[in-house]
Amino acid sequence: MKNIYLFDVDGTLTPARRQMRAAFKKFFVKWSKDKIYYLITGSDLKKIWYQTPEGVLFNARGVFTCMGNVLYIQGEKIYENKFDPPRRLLNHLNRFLDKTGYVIRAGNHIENRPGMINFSIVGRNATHMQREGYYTYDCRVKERENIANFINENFKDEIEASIGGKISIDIYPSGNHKGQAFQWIHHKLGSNNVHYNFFGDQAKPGGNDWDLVQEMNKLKVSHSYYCVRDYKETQRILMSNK
Ligand code: M1P
Repeated sequence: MKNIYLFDVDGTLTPARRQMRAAFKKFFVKWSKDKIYYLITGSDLKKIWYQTPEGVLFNARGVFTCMGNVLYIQGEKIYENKFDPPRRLLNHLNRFLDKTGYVIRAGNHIENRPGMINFSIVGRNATHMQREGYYTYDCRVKERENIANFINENFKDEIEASIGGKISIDIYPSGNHKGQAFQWIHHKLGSNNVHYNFFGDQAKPGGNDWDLVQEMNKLKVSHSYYCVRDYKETQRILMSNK
């Protein structure tokens, strides 16, 4: 059985929005030398390029960014989806910004990315300290969960929302989630004599890695998935799986 590895990035290979830690990088570069792996992130290329060392990006068989809405292979763009968010959705997002009980506004609250938008109450320009502050607030009041549920209920069959990292929500046309990355990989590699191993810190219902798990279930491929707490847990599992 050939093992294929699929990794989310933020919270799985790196701390959220931070660079890969030196010790983990050393481990991963060595571990991955003879492995087939893909990266599948909600972030865009600019962020993943900053967070992930070149060797890790170029040794990957493919790098899916923006929830699988863009694919790069060896730095070459293979496809890119488009999304033009409807006015009704933008109005609701602005209303959430007006009504939230959270006071800090760092700027860049609705970020357009290929095939999706990313929405953040505190704003994508937040400093690391502001990010932590919002994350603590959100864990308490479940604001992101409520906003994502609202979008999923009110835009059924049209638009979906899921929680990715610590301060934001990913929003995209229905079906254009990380499951599409798995469809592409499966189309290329198939299921014959292949075992897929997926690592994602959001591989749980409501999280933005969950659709990929669902897609593996749907396609009935041989697979394992790990909802990891952080990159240290990813390392522990990879070391024990050798
Ligand atoms: O890759 C996980 C998430 O990383 C960021 O999340 P946040 O800024 O909320 O920590 C975002 O780029 C998000 O789109 C992405 O899903």
